[in-house]
Amino acid sequence: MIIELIKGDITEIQADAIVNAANSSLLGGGGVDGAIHRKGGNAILEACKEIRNRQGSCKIGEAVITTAGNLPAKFVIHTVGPRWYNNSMEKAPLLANCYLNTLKLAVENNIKIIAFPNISTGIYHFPKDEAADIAIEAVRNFGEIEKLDKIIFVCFDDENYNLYLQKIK
Ligand code: AR6
Repeated sequence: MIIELIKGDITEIQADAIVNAANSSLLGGGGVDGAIHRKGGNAILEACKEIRNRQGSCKIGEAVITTAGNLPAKFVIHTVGPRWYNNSMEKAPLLANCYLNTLKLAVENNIKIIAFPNISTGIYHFPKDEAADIAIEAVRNFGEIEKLDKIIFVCFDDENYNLYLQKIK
């Protein structure tokens, strides 16, 4: 299993699955969620609506899988990160759950290559340094890691990219 670091736009990544930092409604939003829905097209929103009809909203830390529509990836796994308020490090396990539940769903769907954005570190304001530690540790602690070929961390901004660069090497 390889861990790769890329600086760029996750919607351009040709992986088995890319991960979306969604919200509980699953109906889209700004940030990476907006980019994925915009470029992936309506098929993603329709699939999200079907999931909502079946199970209701997606709770923080949980994950659901849909088509990737027009994107180069095959699937999108949507997960809902915690929103940071003042000093809410108690939310760390919820952020770890995003990574763990996404990886679990990936294995269940025979996904070998998966790309993650830096969940919760944009509009949800989770501190980037702590979020990177949580993400890397969750991936390392995932019990079925050998079932995947590659995990790609896709960083959009320089700050996240430099943090991951330091922590991964
Ligand atoms: N590719 C990769 N990473 C990106 C891209 C992109 N195209 N665009 C932004 N990022 P955010 P959150 C990075 O705000 O903090 C939405 O409205 C960005 O630099 O997308 O989990 C949802 O609907 C940051 O590092 O997600 C929710 O309501 C990271 O992606 C809410 O935002 C996450 O930033 C979720 O907030």
